[in-house]
Amino acid sequence: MGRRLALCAVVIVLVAAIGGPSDGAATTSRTHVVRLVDIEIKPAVLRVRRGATVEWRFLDRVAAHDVTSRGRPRFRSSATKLEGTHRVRFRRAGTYRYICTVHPNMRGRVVVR
Ligand SMILES: [Cu+2]
Repeated sequence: MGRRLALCAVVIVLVAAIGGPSDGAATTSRTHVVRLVDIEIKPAVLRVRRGATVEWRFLDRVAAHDVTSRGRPRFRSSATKLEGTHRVRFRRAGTYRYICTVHPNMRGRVVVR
């Protein structure tokens, strides 16, 4: 009986450790992909959990784009690129807006909860 109780306690401690912050909001280490293609951001609105990484993929070989943070909170913007990727990890909740400065009508946002 004592041994079973001890096992129970271990399981509870493990669950608490995996559960994350005490405010109940889960974090994640997931990576989400946003494509810049056909002079569009796909998807333009992305909802993620705190801790998620967003990877923008520059796929328009004939049109260079960038990802430039606008307003607050800010995040690390990218250079103007024809290809390659730009990754940002979002640790704090908020709505992060951005544009491509080459094509200002390319607008996106990352909503972090
Ligand atoms: Cu662009």
